[in-house]
Amino acid sequence: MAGTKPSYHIASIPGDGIGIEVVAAAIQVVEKLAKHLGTFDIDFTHIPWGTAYYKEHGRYVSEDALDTLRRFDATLFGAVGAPDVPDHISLWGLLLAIRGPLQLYANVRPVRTFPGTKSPLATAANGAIDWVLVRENSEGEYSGQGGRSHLHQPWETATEVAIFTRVGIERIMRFAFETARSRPRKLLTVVTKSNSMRNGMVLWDEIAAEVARDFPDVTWDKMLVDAMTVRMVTKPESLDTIVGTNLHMDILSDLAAALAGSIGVAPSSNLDPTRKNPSLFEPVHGSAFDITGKGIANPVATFWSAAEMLSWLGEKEASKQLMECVERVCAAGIVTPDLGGSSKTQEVTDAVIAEIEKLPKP
Ligand code: GGG
Repeated sequence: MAGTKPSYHIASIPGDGIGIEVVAAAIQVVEKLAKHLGTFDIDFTHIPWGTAYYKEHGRYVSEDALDTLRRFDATLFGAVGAPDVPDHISLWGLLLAIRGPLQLYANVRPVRTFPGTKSPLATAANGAIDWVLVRENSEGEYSGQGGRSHLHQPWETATEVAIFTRVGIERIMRFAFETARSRPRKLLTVVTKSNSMRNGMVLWDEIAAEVARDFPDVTWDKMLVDAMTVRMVTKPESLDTIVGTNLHMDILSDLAAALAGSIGVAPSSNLDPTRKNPSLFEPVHGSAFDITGKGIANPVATFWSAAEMLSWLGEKEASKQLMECVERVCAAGIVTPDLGGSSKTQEVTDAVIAEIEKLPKP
């Protein structure tokens, strides 16, 4: 109906550790933004999946988890991981039980030096770090294939099989070329390890060359993952959009966030570009039990993830305004201890809310 405000229903899964604190902060901020602008409605439904749920129910998510999430427009996720549960149980129980089955195959991780953060690199002056890392998010080293045998023998054996499919590679490659094309520099670097990994990684190289033919306006090159770590440090200005496998980009995106200044501000989007399933947005950081409950978790990565969520839902102007508010707060030095400040999570949140209140009403 003409004139009807869009209304978004969001599943919120705070998960574990500081995930609970930063998601609560982001909900306050997004609700305030929606109320202040008045151009869209948004509501959050709390879903209690995580380690506490696991201890009570013996599983990290409910049996109908995928159908539950499909009832929402998007998911805002916090973090998973607890000191008293093996990491592979918690990660596969929660996050990986969603990403692959919902085919959220494109994990997008923008990285840039943010107001209030400082790159440790002498090479990163003048905004040299402004990258988008695209992580294949549904297969590869995270396919879950493998096994253990010969238990307790000296020759105890474990296999971890990486699976790369033409469909999986081609769709992430197209997504990465499109992402590169949408950015001013139209520059893509494809990361593999096709010297030693002579099957799957060679297929990546071949498909990159095939897909590139459909994007003549995008300049692209290839890097081996080991050499890529050196280039990220020594020539950050030579990079823009970067695509690679699930594991390679998991590692490189942590490096990228640290090089830009802090993992505490790094966001990520787990997208189903076909939009058949709702996408999931989360900070790159984990549950950080060392600071859980101290009220000092940096909420900025989750604010930025929430802004990416708004943009994905179609609220591009609201997303931009939210980021401007967050940047003003960080530039004013209202930042948590990981960025060298002394503000608490709630103080940063309150400061962003105060900035939102100053925004002109549309
Ligand atoms: N908010 C992100 C999070 O909780 N990550 C936990 C983790 O260990 N992730 C590993 C991965 O994404 O591969």
